[in-house]
Amino acid sequence: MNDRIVIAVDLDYFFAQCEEVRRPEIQRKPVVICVYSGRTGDSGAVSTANYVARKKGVKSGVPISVARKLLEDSKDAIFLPVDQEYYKAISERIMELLRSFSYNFEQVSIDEAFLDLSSVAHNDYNVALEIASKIKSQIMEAERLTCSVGISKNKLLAKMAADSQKPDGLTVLRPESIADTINPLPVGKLPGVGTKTEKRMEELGIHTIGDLALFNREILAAEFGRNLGPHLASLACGIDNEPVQERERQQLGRIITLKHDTSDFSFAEEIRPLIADISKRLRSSNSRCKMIGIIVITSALKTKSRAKTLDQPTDSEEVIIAVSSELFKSYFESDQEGIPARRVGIRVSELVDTGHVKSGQSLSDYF
Ligand code: TTP
Ligand code: MG
Ligand code: MG
Repeated sequence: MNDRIVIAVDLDYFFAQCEEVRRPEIQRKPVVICVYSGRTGDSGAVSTANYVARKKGVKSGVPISVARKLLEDSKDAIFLPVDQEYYKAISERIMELLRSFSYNFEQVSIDEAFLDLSSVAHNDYNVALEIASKIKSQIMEAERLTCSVGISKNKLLAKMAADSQKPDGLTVLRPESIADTINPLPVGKLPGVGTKTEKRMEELGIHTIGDLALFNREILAAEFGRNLGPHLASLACGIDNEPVQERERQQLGRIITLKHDTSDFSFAEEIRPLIADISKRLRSSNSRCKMIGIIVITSALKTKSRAKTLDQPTDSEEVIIAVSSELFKSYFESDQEGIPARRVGIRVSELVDTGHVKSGQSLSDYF
């Protein structure tokens, strides 16, 4: 298999950082985001905390009451309830931005994604580094958020690289330094080794990732299962062939940067290839969309979107052109607040499976 270059992006203390963005005055204070479970004051758990609070030991999963104790001496500590809607809207905009960097994209959680840059970076880590810096600065410009990025030859190692320096990290793990870098790490640092597994491994004398890589496979299979045991050992050797690919796409979209900022719908020609591509991808995955949307990123880097639900699901290029043109025209007539558009995109969503009968074809075409 040819060497790949994979980038992992994970936003730093995501929910807490989102709160800091809308309330800059809390930035240097300990910030704790809480999932309150009941009516009584402090029952529930910490969702996440900013790095000021983490210095005092507060982290995801600890009871809120414990977090209050840990921050007893910090009179300025801020406790806030989770606001999923707000974080999700920010996450969607960032994922859309990341998608525009590469065809091979996979979102793995609300604040985390992989990009396979092999075809763009041609095995050149310096190109990947440039793209990674661009990703970081665009997320900062657009949303005022920091993230940590890892670059390596597969998802496992890219993720480990991203986790190794937080917050605001940019870490490259080149093929020649993989073993030297990961072998000395505690085995619990290997994604897939949870607290329970780690404890059992310690009992078997496996302390580091390097120990696991060299450990007897038969014993591992007996201890952790015929599949999981050897799987963990190959992860410890830095092997991971999982492709970067979007899981069960709920939507398809593309964004481009316009040749010139504009305040009217003068870019119909520029977006034609995007629409052709989306329509082609719908057809090749036997899907049609029930919703067509547009995205506009203004020169002030605000993201706006509009969408229309169709009466009939479609995969037709003409329909997507007609609906998106209408949405763009109405956006520029009413909504633009005088700020020109810099990047524009099309997103189709609410995908339905069409089986094997394609648009424009009747069953008689098959016989
Ligand atoms: P993470 O990326 O695991 O953590 P984080 O972004 O808060 O911090 P880091 O800088 O270490 O990446 O999770 C993303 C979000 O998911 C997090 O901000 C809140 C939520 N979350 C929970 O609600 N509960 C949890 O136990 C974890 C781990 C995360
Ligand atoms: Mg994170
Ligand atoms: Mg994460």
